[in-house]
Amino acid sequence: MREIVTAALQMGPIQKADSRRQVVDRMIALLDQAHAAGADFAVFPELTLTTFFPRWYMEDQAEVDTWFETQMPGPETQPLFDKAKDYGIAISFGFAELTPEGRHFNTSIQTDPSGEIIARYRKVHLPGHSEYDSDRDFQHLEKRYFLPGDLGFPVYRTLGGLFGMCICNDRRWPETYRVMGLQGVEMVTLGFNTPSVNSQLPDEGLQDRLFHHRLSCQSGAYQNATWVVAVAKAGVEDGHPLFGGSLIIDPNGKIVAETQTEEDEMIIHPCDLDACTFGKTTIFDFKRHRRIEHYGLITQRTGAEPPE
Ligand code: CDT
Repeated sequence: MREIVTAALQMGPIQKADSRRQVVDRMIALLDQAHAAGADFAVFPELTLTTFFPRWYMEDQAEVDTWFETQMPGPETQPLFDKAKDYGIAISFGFAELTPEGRHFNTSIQTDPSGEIIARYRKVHLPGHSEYDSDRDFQHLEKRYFLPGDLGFPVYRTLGGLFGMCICNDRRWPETYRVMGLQGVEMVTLGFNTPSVNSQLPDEGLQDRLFHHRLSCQSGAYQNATWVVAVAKAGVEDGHPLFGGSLIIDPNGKIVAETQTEEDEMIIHPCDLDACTFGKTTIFDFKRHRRIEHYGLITQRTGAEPPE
């Protein structure tokens, strides 16, 4: 048994006016709960430190840059790293990264229990658009503010197992999980900010949106025999609702824990990484069963091209 007691630490809404310090205080309060419950590993959402700013159209790059971190840890986030180190809890969270060369990414990092950053992931699948779209009820400008990630989907050894990350929209793409599955991943963590309403399809109900979220994460887990931990930033941010539904999913694709609110909320589960072995050595034993001679289109073609 390789049991990692894993806490998904959902965050409630963060308003435009909220400071990093206020957010970090809330993250530490959740980490206190995770420690009291015996957590080894705690996972926070995408862009944890700020409101989901890509819903706002900005033209002034100096204003855009105020939402980004140039240092990690920096002065405002250091107390979180210190607390995690005190508790011996590995953490993962997302933030907007501005590199020394001036590149902008939607990023997640993971630390080890001593508080060292041991892995970094930059979001590959950026949804939305890059120019103001007057046909939408609200904007989703990730393509304007971020570059596509340049690190692929790395899998790394920590906590006695094989871990990987993705971010929000990445969870809807089977390629995301499979590239990590092909590196033997045993736990995929991801944070998300998903609007409760579809800005281009207002009649789509919340239950349909939650269904697609669960379907994506559960199939990724099952088809790659891996744990998946998906963590929301939820609730109404500056008038715009984001759904909750943070999930811990076992390697059979079953949900073992799910949040019930759209507020700061912890769910926790003892995740046995050895539970991945059965799927990885039977129905999803890739080495025995995959037929890569038929998969060439996956990397040769981006968009669908129907036959003549
Ligand atoms: N943050 C993020 O990637 N959200 C997207 C919203 C898609 S609608 C443009 C998601 O896939 O949940």
